[in-house]
Amino acid sequence: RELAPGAYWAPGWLTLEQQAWIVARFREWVQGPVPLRGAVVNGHEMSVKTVCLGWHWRPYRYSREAVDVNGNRVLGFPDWMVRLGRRALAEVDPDLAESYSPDTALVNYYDAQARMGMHQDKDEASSAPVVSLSIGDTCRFRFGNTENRGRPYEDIDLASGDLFVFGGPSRLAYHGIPKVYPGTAPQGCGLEEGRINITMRVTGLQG
Ligand code: MD3
Ligand code: FE
Repeated sequence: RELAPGAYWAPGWLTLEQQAWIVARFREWVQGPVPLRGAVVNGHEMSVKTVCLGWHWRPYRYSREAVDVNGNRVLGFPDWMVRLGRRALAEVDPDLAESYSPDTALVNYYDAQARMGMHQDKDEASSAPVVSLSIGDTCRFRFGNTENRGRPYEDIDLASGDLFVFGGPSRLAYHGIPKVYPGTAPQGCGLEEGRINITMRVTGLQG
């Protein structure tokens, strides 16, 4: 369903089998060259922990090396994820899907206490859509406006397997995660506790 212009929600888009397979890949990524870490924003470490593919994100910029973690080069962006991103986008905008080439994924891990404050995703030099996939515990997702962190906003519950696409006028909407519901991950999704969110993006960077 279209929540706002350019913002599409497809509940239960990933099968449990796909979810468990992606969680198995996640367990490999966190053993890779760069561990999960909470990014430091304005001197505060985020409660959400992130590992990146393709490009490493730190507040306000992307780089190939995780300069704020251990300096290692991040893992490549997997081809299967490019195809998955295209299939996701095809659900909502078939014309955009075939030329969609995400080059970075921010993979966030939330424990029961983790929160993400209201923010805009403005560190990409491209206006291409963001594709978001959730696995594990359900969370409350707050989808706001493009003007400020406050009202109007809409709260919805994002569950394991849900797909979201944010494009067009919604690409710069404020959004956040005010709450995770512990113990709500479905049997078979591969995660015993916590929540994973993958956001695929186009950085607009070269090299
Ligand atoms: C709306 N992640 O990584 S995903 C983030 O669940 C982030 O981990 C949240 O916000 C999470 O930056 C929310 C949904 C999402 C992702 C990107 C967006 C919503 C968005 C970009 C523009 C507008
Ligand atoms: Fe965001």
